[in-house]
Amino acid sequence: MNKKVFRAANIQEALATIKDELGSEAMILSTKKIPKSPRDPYGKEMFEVEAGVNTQEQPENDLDLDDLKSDIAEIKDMIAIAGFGSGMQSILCRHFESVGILASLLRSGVSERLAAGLIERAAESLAPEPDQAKRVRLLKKEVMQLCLRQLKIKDFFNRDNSSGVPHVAAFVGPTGVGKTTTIAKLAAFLTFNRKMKVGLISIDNYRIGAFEQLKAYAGIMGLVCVPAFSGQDLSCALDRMKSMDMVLIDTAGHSHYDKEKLDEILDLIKNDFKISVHLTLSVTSELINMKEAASAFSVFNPDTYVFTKIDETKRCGKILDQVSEFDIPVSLITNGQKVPEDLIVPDKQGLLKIILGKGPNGD
Ligand SMILES: Nc1nc2c(ncn2[C@@H]2O[C@H](COP(=O)(O)OP(=O)(O)OP(=O)(O)O)[C@@H](O)[C@H]2O)c(=O)[nH]1
Ligand SMILES: [Mg+2]
Repeated sequence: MNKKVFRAANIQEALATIKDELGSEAMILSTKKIPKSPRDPYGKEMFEVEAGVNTQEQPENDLDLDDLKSDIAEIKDMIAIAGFGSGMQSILCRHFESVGILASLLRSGVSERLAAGLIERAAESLAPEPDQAKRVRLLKKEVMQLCLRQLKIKDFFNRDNSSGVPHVAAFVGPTGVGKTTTIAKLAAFLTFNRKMKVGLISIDNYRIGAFEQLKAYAGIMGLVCVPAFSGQDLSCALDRMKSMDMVLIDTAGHSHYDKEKLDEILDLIKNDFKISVHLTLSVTSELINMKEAASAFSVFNPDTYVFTKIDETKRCGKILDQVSEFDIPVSLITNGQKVPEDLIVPDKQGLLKIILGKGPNGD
């Protein structure tokens, strides 16, 4: 094998030089970071990559296709990581065995900060292991374990009616995230799959046609659906539904910056009633917007998260960031516009698959 060491200011530059000099067949053998020299005030830290290319012609049937595939995958992963911040390249230099799992996390939309933290923590907890392939496997397993530990799920809508009073659940969240549609899906699931008696209430007096939208779904399923626009209305509506197992309340979507509107909903549902709150967020939003929304809606003290529209993005890693930042379990996921089909009551493993893009809509 013809081996050569390359130095460059970043991994992207090193990869470009390797490709130029050794061609696209080149394999990465190792990487390391060279700190800047304390004696040179103008010096910069550099990345050192050792690469090699096979010089001997091998008969075709000698080629190990699996090795070749994994080398190509590794180079693709490195190129993907090179597109992120220099912090990621530095992780790679310290823990080169993380290349595959780090690229998967970043590709699936997990933030750089969280991905780096997971790799560091996993690497720290592992005992030294000389076998590179085994090290890769152990690290990947440890990162998966850490992710699973961070994920919290709660099958919130799986309740019996032994208490004799219905459980009342309100869905809150920004505009257009899918609250009404999710309620329709959940109502159908609870009615037909879990054989529960379900009633619907809309307190959305803001958007024209909002009540009619919910009532149309209720009509198809043969469920009771009533509007309630004041505390007194709500009290009457809940009284009417006291023989139900579950009452689902649809609220008006508002911008999380509109504190006044959020307070109006809060005043209504957090009055004298015992109502659980489910914060509905669309994963098509930027992570920063999801975090800001979760902060603004934290006045409701949400019991669970509902993440919608996972079918519209391949970057569901945001869910992992969101649950790591706010300690709220996930109760439901929605993956399409079809009512009632596109609803998932996730378990931990299933949710992790969705996050890593290997779920119902992953690759
Ligand atoms: N692709 C996709 N679309 C969805 C999903 N859930 C809801 N939608 C669509 O999102 C749009 C808004 O849904 P709504 O249920 O009206 O949203 P909302 O949160 O009640 O909206 P407001 O009441 O106006 O705040 C509709 O076109 C739905 O079909 C989903 O999981 N995937
Ligand atoms: Mg709505």
